[in-house]
Amino acid sequence: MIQSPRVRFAAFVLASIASLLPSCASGDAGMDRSDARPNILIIYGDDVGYADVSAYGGEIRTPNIDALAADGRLFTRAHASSATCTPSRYSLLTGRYPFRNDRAEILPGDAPLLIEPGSLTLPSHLASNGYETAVVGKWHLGLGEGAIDWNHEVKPGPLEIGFGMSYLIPATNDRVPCVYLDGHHVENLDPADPLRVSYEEKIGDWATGTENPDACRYPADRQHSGTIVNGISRIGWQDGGASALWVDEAMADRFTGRAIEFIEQREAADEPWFLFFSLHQPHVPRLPNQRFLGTSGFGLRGDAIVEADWCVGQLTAALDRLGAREDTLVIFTSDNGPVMNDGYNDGALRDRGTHDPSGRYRGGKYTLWEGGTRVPFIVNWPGTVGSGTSDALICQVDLLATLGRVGGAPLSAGARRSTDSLDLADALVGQRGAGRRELVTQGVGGLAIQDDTWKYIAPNPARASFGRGHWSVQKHEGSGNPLGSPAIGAGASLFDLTGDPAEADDVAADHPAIAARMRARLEAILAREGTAP
Ligand code: NG6
Ligand code: CA
Repeated sequence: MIQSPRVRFAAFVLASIASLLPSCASGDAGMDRSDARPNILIIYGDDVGYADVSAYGGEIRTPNIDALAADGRLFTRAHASSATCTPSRYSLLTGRYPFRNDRAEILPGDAPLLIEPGSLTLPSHLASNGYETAVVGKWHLGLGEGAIDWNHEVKPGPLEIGFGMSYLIPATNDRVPCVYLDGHHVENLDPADPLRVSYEEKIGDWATGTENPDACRYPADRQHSGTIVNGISRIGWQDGGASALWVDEAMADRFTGRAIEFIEQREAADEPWFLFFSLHQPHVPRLPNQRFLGTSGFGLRGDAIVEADWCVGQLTAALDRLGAREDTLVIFTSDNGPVMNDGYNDGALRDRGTHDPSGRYRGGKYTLWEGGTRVPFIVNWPGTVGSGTSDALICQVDLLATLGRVGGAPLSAGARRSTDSLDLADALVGQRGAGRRELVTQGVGGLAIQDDTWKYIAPNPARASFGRGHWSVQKHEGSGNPLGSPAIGAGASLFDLTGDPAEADDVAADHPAIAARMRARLEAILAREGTAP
């Protein structure tokens, strides 16, 4: 195989990384940036659980994701920063723990942009080092500055925080507006049919799930009973913009096509690129393309995962076709743990059979249990990152510092200290370096801290607000327990993750000194502006 100049320098990148450690504080990678920068492709699942990928032992077959693991590195202790989407994405892009921003919670579809334009982000940092950057897929980080007029320029947004190209759904696939945003503009909008959105009250005269439940393809809870689009009632109300409406079943093809177009253009220009490919599967509503229906054997949720796996296969095939595979660092991971029933009765729970999407771990999306944040994380860079498994503790918050380094642009000490992002390049792409010593994770209304042995879950007054019907409740707590998070109405919990990875035995009462030490660590981290050295 003929190797491009960037491939030939890949070994040099590794050597540079190795020679730098442990002095991550260095501001100079000591390498020829123009030659050594790999392309970076982050494929970000939406609610893909730890064991939703067959490489992690799950029952749903995901051959394309598994192929990344087969000649890449599979991490067993990788976490999203949070058990929900917006905070995890915020953290991945800014390198800051989400609790540092009061607004970093699940956002409505008309929320203002969460990330300050012009601030340090993963895309802005890579862009300033010569990368062409793009985001394609689910956004859910807010847009504009409040009171968005969808009929004109919608900004600030991704283009103002470091992405050079963006093609998105504004929030989630269960939230209005059900349209694509191409750069600053809603795609295919007819000015004669202006688009309006509300999260306060019904607007316009489009059918809603509340008034017309029979018009829906499957039943929804009260929250998901707003405007009906494509036979599915959504969260919020939309009026107008009929020509711009998405078709859920075509979304995977649409996103994959746009992503491949970007890659082709950048490869033709022979410039390093960064693509944040943000899948919408298997988040509700699960409406995979017809060609995936029935293919998983595990109902609609399984089929949506098979569709996501197909997207991964399309992207890697494009890289192969363009001869870019060995120039490209691919990461597959997910924004939070799995959920079965998340507002629609689509049969996911019934059809899951024996498939357990969080595997041996307790809980799922929303919860502080491991199932909430411990997610698949596979790093693939053929010819550079060897194959194998790593149990280094890593978090998506670390990608800013880590990928900055891999991309030839380590963060300056000043920039790094305003973040929580640790440079774990050696663990990610080098010779099995160490992971973090401790990590804070966030669930709905609460925080936990873990190290190599212990996990401390802080007392959480907001727990009681999380309701019945959540899959993790059904899975682990029995139907009598209305709470999705640990330790009902109680104080702190402590688990020995080494001996009890399923978090079955709360040993806080047996180890008060350890619990107190962990709590003090957590409080110290909360009090600081950032934790990176
Ligand atoms: C919740 C929605 C849920 C899902 C979630 C966001 C209700 C009752 N539930 O508020 O269906 O949309 O937000 O998921 O409205 S996430 O993966 O983007 O965080
Ligand atoms: Ca999610």
